[in-house]
Amino acid sequence: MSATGYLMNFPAASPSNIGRWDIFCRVIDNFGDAGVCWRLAADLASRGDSVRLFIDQPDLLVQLQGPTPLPHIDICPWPTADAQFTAADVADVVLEAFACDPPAAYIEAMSQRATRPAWINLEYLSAENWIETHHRLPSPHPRYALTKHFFFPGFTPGTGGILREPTRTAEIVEQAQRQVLASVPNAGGLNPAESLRILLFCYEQALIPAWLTILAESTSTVVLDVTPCPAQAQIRQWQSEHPGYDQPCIRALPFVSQPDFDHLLDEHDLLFVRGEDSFVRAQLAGKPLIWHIYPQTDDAHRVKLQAFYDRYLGLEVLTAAEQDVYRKVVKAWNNPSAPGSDLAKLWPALVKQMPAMLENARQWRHLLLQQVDLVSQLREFVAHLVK
Ligand code: TRH
Repeated sequence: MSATGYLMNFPAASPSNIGRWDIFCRVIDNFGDAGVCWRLAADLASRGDSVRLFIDQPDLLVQLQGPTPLPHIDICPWPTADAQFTAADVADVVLEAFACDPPAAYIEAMSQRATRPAWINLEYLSAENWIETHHRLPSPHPRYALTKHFFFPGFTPGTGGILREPTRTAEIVEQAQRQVLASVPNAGGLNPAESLRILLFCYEQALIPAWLTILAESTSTVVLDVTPCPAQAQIRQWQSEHPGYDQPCIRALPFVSQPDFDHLLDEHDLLFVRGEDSFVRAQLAGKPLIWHIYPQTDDAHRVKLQAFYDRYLGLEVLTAAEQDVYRKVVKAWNNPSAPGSDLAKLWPALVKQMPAMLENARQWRHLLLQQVDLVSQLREFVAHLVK
């Protein structure tokens, strides 16, 4: 597609907002890169900004967005190697997700724009302390008179916050959850109040067979809803090998849109999530979560995992013994071969302390809802840069 093609698709900027945003997204794998960028684009658009989202796998967005296309968002395939750009093609704000590098021709066009665009590199979310000292740091371009700024999502006031639509307030969330609970169909004759409803979204997980056997032998009713992820195949295999068990009540879910995925989180009691976006949404659902963190080759993810649970459990809603159980289950889920990963021993204790874990999750969400959300912070930051 030529630059002219992009221009023709560009919605007019509204005077009451920052104007035009170009978001660049390359999909490394799975849904997280697209999921974060889509949520960001949708949030900006809901505030009246015009967004073009350049993405190398636009088909993923078809799955993530709901049935009604959002106004103010223009989805564009990643520019081809020979795509040309002029200064007029460049938006007021250029945001690259996870250091994905916009095309060289686009960067050159940025440098030719009379008013330089604000250039943001949206980084990965982390609860680690060093995020605060790196957030908003400038990085001058080696060749052009352009400065890129790092923007770090995080959980503390010195960070960029998390993606949370402005309408998601404590009152609205709690009211919506009450409605959801009232309307949950009585799955297979189960009383939702007496059963544990688990939502599972994970990577390849060696613990699945052992965990299913633990759930099967549980005295209380367990509903296990499994989203499209590697666990679905593992669970089918386990079911074929254990035909006699009527517990847990397992349902393999289809892939749903992002708004429906958020509803799923609201509907369940215990959330197994992964990556970055589902992890954040589980926190906003205010439910206990077991985070299957995206594994990194240098094991950096282990530090990141601990940093999060240190903050999350630092609220001290749970006793030291309860925290210990929680941490051990999370550790086992992320590293099944680690010492102390005996899920058969840990699981009953975890289920017993669910009420305290729910209270912890609610208090954590309350803190998140006090924080200025990422898009509000981003818009304020770029408004200052484009002056
Ligand atoms: O899919 P993820 O594992 O994504 C990633 C990527 O692997 C990425 O490379 C990595 O950098 C990042 O994690 C940390 O997990 P995540 O982030 O939770 O993204 C899943 C998205 O898919 C999220 O936006 C929710 C959405 N989703 C739906 O909309 N419907 C569904 O049915 C399911 C299962 C997910």
